[in-house]
Amino acid sequence: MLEEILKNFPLNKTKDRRLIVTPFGSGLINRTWKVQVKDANESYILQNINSGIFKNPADIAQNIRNISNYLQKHYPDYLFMSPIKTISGEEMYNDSVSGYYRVFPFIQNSTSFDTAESPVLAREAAQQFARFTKLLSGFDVQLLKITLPHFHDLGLRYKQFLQTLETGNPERIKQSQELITWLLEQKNIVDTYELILKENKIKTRVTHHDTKCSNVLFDENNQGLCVIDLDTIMPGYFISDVGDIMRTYLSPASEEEKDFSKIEIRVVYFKAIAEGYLSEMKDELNETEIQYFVYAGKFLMYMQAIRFLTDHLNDDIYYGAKYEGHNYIRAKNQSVLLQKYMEKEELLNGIIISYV
Ligand code: ADP
Ligand code: GN1
Ligand code: MG
Repeated sequence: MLEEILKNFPLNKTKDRRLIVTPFGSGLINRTWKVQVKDANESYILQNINSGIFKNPADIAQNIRNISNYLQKHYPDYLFMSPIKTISGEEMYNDSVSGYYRVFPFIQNSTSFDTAESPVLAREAAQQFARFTKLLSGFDVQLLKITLPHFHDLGLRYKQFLQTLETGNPERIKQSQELITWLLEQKNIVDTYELILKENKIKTRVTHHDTKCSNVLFDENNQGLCVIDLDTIMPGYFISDVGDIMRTYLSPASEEEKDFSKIEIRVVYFKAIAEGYLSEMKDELNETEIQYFVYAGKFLMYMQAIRFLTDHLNDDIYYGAKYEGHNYIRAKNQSVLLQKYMEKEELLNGIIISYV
């Protein structure tokens, strides 16, 4: 089937070369494969966009095209991943049964890491995301299409969580009571978000919104090459990107870990992230924004915890589940991460003050 899809892309110019297609990556939303041309030093990334979630994939393609044009004009040396056009000149191929597919050139000799394995790597990845936003500071952010409305709108996520406590699976709500109560007690994180919006001192910028380490490509010397996974690039706030960096790099245990005693906030990683991000963005961020640097971590950890729990209470309709209670475990994991992060909040704020 994928072979048929791939025929729509100008990949294999020599007819009799076979394509080897293998599932790739660890994303929860789209499906990704690596496509190797047998006996040739040529590979691609094939992706099937989840159209249940991204209602208008053409908007994603338009954002990537707009940003690519801007970067090519102003920073021609910057490596930016644009899709390869189909034989008929489109950015995606629309299969009537399984939806939209796109193909990117596979950057040879590049690596990505599922987890930030060292502070140096964390620093480099954070710097890559910061550089991306900084280089696009002259780009008119309002030109970007909203590919996922209210994606990081914590106020709305909280309302959806409350709603689900009324309408969700009653059995699961009962079993999750302790976690629900704890999360409701952390409502001040939502209040701070609402205050940030009200104050209007935090700038709307080109924001990646999915800054996990696996969304950065590195070269053989572990130098960052570029950011990838560009579907959620939208107007947004820096707290989304910094927050997701904190959420996914600070702990040696990922959101999938069931043994919560392995969750830990590594202060050396925090320093590395702050150094990497601020090395690019320090002069872009205003004083109020810097004050919310540590808050960014709480914002994202809390949002992810309530998103996972909401999904659990809604019978896993968004993230899916590989085992019974998977999203409950993820939600609990993120709550433990948040709790451990808040225990170090004062220390972390002190570190930021020393950098600016
Ligand atoms: P998702 O996270 O939604 O599965 P990504 O776009 O992040 O999708 O791709 C999954 C993985 O594939 C990445 O983490 C990276 O390892 C690899 N990858 C993606 N695009 C490229 C590329 N152009 N060159 C090399 N590797 C890539
Ligand atoms: C999803 O597709 P992936 O795995 O990169 C989700 C993110 C969550 C993440 C949690 C569109 O990202 O917001 O942080 O799972 N993306 C979408 O692992 O919902
Ligand atoms: Mg990814």
